[in-house]
Amino acid sequence: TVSVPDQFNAASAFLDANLAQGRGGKVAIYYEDQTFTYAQVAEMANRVGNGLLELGVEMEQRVALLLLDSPQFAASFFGAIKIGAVPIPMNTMLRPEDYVYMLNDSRAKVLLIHAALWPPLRQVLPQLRFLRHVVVVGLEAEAAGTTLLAGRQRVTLHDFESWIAHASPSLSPAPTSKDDSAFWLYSSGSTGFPKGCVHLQHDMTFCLECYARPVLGITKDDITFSAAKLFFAYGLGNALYFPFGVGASTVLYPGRPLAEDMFKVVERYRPTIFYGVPTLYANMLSVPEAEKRFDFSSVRVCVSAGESLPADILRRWEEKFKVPILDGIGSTEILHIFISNRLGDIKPGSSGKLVPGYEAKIVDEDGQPVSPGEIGNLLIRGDSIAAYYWNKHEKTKDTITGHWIHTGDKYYVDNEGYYWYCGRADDMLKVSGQWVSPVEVENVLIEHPAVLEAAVVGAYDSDRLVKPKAFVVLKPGQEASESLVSELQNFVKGRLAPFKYPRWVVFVSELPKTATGKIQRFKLRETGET
Ligand code: 3SK
Repeated sequence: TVSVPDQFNAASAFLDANLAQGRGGKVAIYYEDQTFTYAQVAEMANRVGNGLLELGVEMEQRVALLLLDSPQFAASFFGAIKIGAVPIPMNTMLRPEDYVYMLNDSRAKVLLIHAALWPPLRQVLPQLRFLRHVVVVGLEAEAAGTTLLAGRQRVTLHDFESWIAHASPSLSPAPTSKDDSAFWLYSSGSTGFPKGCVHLQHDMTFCLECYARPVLGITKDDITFSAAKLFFAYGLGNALYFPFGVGASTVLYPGRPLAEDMFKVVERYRPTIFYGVPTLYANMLSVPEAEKRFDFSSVRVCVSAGESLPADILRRWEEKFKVPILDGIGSTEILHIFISNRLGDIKPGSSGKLVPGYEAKIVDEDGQPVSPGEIGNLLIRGDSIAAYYWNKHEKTKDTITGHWIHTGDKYYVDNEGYYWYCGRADDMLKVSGQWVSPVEVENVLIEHPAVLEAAVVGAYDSDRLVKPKAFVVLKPGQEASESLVSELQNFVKGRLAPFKYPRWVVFVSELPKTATGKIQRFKLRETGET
């Protein structure tokens, strides 16, 4: 078991503890051409905390973060936690209407945002009912102090740099308990709005002690680099609280994780732990002669999560780059990885074995345990599970029962204790490590003037990775054609995050439906590979 004192502040434990342990002068963050020591990050976090207090933020109040991977992200996340406020890192790739939902649902009064992400958000300000202050990293000097209208209230703009420059560099941690809210992460579902997973002060410690230390063997001598961004539960552990929890260094990269660039980042900063998702590993394998052109030798272990890593990608990767990939499965609700392969114990194609500290059961539709080798619904128990979904009492009760959480994943465990992923219990798809709701893509497709009906399912690409595939019924008089396929794909790309677009579009005369008119997606899945 992992013991955490009753009075516990995660910012003190993960950031300030490094100063107390004599690591103030050590590089905490490599960022572009700059390095930031633990003392510098801790000071920036203190200034953010004080800045938030000056804006009237109190304990338990939410602070929204729409930040690229950067020192400002680290300082804002821990600065908010240090005063007992609750940061909410938000996915930087969403649509303005998604932010309207999250900002109103969370009632955050303050939003910290990078300048590049501000213009689309500015457009939806009139719909924001609770926001009062926007602190922009990289705001043009003359815009600071401007007030704009949001809902019926005024919102004041601040420039991050001058805001923190005016705030005190010293701050005592708020007297939070280990069971206070520390941060939220929004998790998407197949229908309806995203759900705010309320994570507590002790959750990150549990993931560090159960997964990162024993499974990755992370120590202060490591340098981490995560292609998965900090706003994901996966990236947040990978590149922030795991390295900070042991006094290691992290490389923060604000750009898009494109395959070739990942090699360049690795060559430049020489990380020892690299975290990616299967689609990225497949793309990196396709970079011509990467093993000859780039030096990947600093990396001692690669990690994959987000979706199941096909055995073939793992084998090809190990052959080319001579370094293992540890595949594992985690969830936003459980915060990080709870089943994983181990160094020296990898079963290609499986998610690995249970991470000690977590318990698992695989049950049938009546909740009865199934035998090894039989597929069932995976439930997990462990002390990093979110306390509840904010404002979603029924959904919380459906998902978390007592100590156990329903992961929504179908699994079987073999006789040796390896877990094998068999798909989702609902229709959700994991594409490039991110959730895609088929309903969301269908709703966009049917907005196109040529489309009568649409159904979206997951299909395997040539790397055996799941991508969205659309079945489309056209309106009378509309002609199926290759150019219409591209038009529909671009139509989706223009309205949703681009990774959600259907890689294949199949025109059909009708969709399979139940007697009550529900689309039977499982029948479309059965139509096989593309
Ligand atoms: O998707 C995953 O496998 C995952 C892993 C770690 C943390 C969070 C998630 C969603």
